[in-house]
Amino acid sequence: MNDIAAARARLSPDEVARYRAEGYVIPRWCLAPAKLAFLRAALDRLLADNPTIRPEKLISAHIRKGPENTRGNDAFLEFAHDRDLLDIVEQVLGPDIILWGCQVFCKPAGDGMEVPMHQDGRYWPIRPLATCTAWIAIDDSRPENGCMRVIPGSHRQGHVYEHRKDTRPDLALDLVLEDGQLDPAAARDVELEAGQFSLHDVYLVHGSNRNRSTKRRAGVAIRYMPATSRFDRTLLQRQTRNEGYVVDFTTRPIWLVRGRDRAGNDFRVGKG
Ligand SMILES: O=C(O)CCC(=O)C(=O)O
Repeated sequence: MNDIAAARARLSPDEVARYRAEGYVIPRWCLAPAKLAFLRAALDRLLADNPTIRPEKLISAHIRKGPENTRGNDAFLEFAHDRDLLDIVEQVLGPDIILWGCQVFCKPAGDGMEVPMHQDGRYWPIRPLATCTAWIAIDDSRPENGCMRVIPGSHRQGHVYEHRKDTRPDLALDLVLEDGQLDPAAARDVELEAGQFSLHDVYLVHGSNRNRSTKRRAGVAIRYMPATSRFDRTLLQRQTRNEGYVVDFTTRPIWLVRGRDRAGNDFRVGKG
């Protein structure tokens, strides 16, 4: 893994083609051990600072004191500016990139929650709807401990499918893909070693099973959108979900991490 990590951060043409065709890809390139250690330390701090929040729901881990309940830390914000990671994201999003979200999904051993099948696009106030998520494995992520599962190609129509509300307390998200639209048997496991990551498209249907194993499964999802889209804070209101999990897009800060803004985005909100 070290040789690959030392090589230039780059998706091969075949990896870019797979991302376009299937809606996700696991790049051959992965994090160097020092970067993984940096993320592990950031996660340890995040967990220590947020003892009352379910660790699958650590939204805005990159914001120290935001409108949401999580007490985040600067290490995630710094990591989200990582040049290598951005070089790779640029290959799928283009040269103008906004960082707008960073959520830790940490499933403890034994009782890690299910993330029901969903499309991210169902939740987010971005128009035109576009985002590439880099989901970075901090622990090994396998079927046994609830790795991500995706329905390859489900992004292709550029369509947000019907979702229903499901408030079962053992789900990490509360909007679930309605049955009968896609074949659940088509879901594929995204197995990652710690330090590897996947990229997925905003329209890709995905989720993950609960973790009943003896091994924790933690990952951080860093959300990037092209700066040709607008983060429209008027579209969704502050929401409180199960167990007091707060999502607030109205005052969510966003960062232009590469290139130029092309859509009139406001980068001052939430940074005061
Ligand atoms: O971590 C998981 O299992 C799910 C992640 C997810 O839904 C996302 O990153 O959009």
